[in-house]
Amino acid sequence: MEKLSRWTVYQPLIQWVEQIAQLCCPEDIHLCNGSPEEYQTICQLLVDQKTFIPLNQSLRPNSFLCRSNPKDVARVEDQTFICSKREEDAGPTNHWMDPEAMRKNLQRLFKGCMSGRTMYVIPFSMGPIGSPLSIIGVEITDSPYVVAHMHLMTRMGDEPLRILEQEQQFVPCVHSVGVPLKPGEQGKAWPCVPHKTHIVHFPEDREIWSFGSGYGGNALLGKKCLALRIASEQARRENWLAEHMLIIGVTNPQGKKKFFAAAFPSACGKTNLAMLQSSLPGWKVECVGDDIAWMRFGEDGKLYAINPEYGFFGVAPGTSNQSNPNAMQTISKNAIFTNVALTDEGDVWWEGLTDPPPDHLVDWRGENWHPSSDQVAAHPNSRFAARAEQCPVIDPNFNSKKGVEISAILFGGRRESVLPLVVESFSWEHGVFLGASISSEMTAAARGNIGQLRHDPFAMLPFCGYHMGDYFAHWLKMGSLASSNNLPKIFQVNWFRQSSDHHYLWPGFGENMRVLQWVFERCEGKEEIVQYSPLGYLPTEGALNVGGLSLSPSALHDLFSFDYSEWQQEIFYLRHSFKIFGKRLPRQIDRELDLLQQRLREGEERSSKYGT
Ligand code: OXD
Ligand code: MN
Repeated sequence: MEKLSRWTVYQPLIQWVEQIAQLCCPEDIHLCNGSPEEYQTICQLLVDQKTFIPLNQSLRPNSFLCRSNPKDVARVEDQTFICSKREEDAGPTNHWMDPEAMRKNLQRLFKGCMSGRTMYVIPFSMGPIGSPLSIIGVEITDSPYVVAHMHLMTRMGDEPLRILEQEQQFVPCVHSVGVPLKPGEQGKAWPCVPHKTHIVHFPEDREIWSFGSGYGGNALLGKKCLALRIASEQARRENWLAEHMLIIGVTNPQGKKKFFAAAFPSACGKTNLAMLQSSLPGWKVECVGDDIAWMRFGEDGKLYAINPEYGFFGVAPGTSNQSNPNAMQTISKNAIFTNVALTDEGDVWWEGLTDPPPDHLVDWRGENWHPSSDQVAAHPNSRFAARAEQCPVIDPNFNSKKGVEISAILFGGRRESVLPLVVESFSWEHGVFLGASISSEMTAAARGNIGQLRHDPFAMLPFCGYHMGDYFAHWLKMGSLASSNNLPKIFQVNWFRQSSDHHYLWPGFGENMRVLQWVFERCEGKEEIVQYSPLGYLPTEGALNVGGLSLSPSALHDLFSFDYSEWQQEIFYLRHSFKIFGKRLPRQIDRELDLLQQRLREGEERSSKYGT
């Protein structure tokens, strides 16, 4: 096709696009260039086909609301597959299918699936253009909604295409909503086929196929599919880390800056922490990324991180001028909202945005809504999307090709009891154990039972592209590749601890700066601010800056208290959770559990002896 050879000189790309077009039979092919005009044209097309509702231009310029099919509202983990050659390499936490059988299946699903539609071809770079840490992908999709989001979420179009031609490689990603159109048929505003949805990864071939869903991580294939599932497997082979982590730069009142990475399961406040507005005078947090970190050792032996994304795709409910004023500014213009409510003024609303809510809304299903309604107005997994450059606290190193040097790694989950506010690991191995132990009360980011405790090691359970036991081993090995003084320190945090009468003990949000201050000072080498505990190092009394907080001494005590019988249960739960990894569970993880049990036993004996 002439159009293709004018577009690129790289023959394997041309051949692949032709091959997919032959399979999917689109009516037309659009080769995306990534220009602002292209973005505007796509948004107008989405308005014309009633997928997008333009928001009030004076309240939220150049922004749109979109309502998905109510059956297509979150990632579908039970329909996500890792098709490694051998089943055991996918591991017990992934769904596996034989690659050959899956390929046959995909050929059937994708045959003619784009007829009557335009096929968009999107070259994109995960990571700054031209960074040695970046990876180039090409997504083919029949969803203009995906094209619009890829404009916000990735560096896409002509620039990455030139890099692709130089590097002569790319990760092929094929996506279809799975709803062909008959001649003259007017398509639905949100086409999808939920019962046939397949999100498929071939890690050895570095290839992604997604069918039937148009939503978030199911359809924006650069994000969870490439930057986590495919990249994690590549990272293992090449000795780096592809992680479900935010990255922040923290500056102290003296102007000294350090970077931290932090892993939390989906919808546990990563975006809020990534854009934290410090409650402590003189301290500043800047955002490098809110969801994904790729980290490699540099020539100096230190660990450097980039954020492979170009924008934010955040959970809307709970985001407000109180919880995250920087996110609110980020999405004040040029933003896309999915499944939030619409106000009578033509702006967006979601639970937690204002109290009280407006008197009337159109909810995420398009129905009238009043405060007396027993339904939520915005879907709990409704989202906003906007470019990172619109964030008022975006870090000046956001586009750095080298990345930022990571001094600390934080692991956290949503736990109403058991885990203290913050604890520092004794060693890299103990830190890996803390990451491997993350468990969290479930949220709406994936289908499942909300509130139920789920073991989500490293917050990577839905995103690790290979056997999770091997993933733990990879983390342990990474620690052996650097000298210990170059390795980041590892911490575990829990903002969600509750009192016995079910109130949050810790104020969270901007006040989390107080915990970051302690972490910062530990990274500076301050020894006098830690004390030993069986769980790890805790802040000494007075070391955590709680000045000016209305935190009772008993709440502060409860935030760090641990109950020996609760911990016996936790150890039992963890042993049980780790069992599924069988022989591939590194011995070191078991050993860390034994050591923890031993330390707790000794602690209990000591406290009963001294009656404390
Ligand atoms: C996300 C998720 O969308 O983790 O970031 O679900
Ligand atoms: Mn995420």
